[in-house]
Amino acid sequence: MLDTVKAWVRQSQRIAVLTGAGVSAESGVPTFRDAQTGYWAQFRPEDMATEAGFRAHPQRVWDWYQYRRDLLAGVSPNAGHRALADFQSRHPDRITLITQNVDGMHHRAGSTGVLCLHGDIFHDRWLNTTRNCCFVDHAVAGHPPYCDCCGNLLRPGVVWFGEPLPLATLEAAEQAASQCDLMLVVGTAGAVYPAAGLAHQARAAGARVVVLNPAPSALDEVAHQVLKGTAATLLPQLLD
Ligand code: BV8
Repeated sequence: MLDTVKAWVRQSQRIAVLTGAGVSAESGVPTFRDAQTGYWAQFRPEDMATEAGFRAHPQRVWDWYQYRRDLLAGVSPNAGHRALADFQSRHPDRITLITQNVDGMHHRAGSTGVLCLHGDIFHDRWLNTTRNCCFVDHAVAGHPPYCDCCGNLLRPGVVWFGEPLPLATLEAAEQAASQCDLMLVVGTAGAVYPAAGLAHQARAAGARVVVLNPAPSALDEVAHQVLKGTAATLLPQLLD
């Protein structure tokens, strides 16, 4: 099966790659739905990664993002991230990298033009975007930074559940999915939409779809091939 997919990679002029949290797992970044460790294990990410969750518990959600940012500061891209960046450097016109991740690891590995469907954990933006806030008071103990003129809160610049994806990014990803010869779906449970729908879109447009995952995923059903294994093991073999 691996040799078949390697041949497909060689034959493909337009490769779309859709990554999820699993591509960063071997860097030591807990996947989105892994049982979180310690204090955070008591909360569901799906509840905290929402505007309602932030409004209800701004301190808790802000601390959760700060915890994830601190964790990311101490890890490095793995062989899977590097294989994607190296392939792009050798074949810049043959690959489009689409990620659900907010961890910035593809950029740190050297990938460029990454379509970040769910934003960037290291960016901040105002919770209430209609206000013209003046400046930010530094975060007081355990409270998100806020505008001390109007009380607007600063929030992480990620896409929360129930929020629309950045339209231009999503449209570019949909175009890549509908025009590719091959889609590699790497390290995602395939549970979050509209991101997961890109694999269905690629299949419907006639592309070969290959899932790379050590465990079963919801996108196995749309794949022509499922390679059981990890990103850091499989991607360097496929993209050599
Ligand atoms: C929206 C940022 C509409 C925050 C995240 C159908 C259509 C449209 C929407 C929906 C729909 N059905 C349901 C919805 C609503 C919802 C949704 O999908 N809910 C799910 C829970 C059912 N979608 C939304 O709300 C989206 N918005 O649709 O808006 C709209 C339009 C107009 C106006 C208003 C609204 C927004 C979704 C974005 C949510 N934000 N992240 C943050 O990070 O804090 S999503 C979050 O999940 C992460 O970004 C993560 O990447 C993503 C997906 O999870 P996975 O990547 O798959 O990670 P997971 O842990 O689940 O799985 C890891 C996988 O890796 C596993 O399979 C594992 O086996 C594998 N693995 C482990 N180790 C390795 C490995 N693989 C390879 N190598 C390894 N070593």
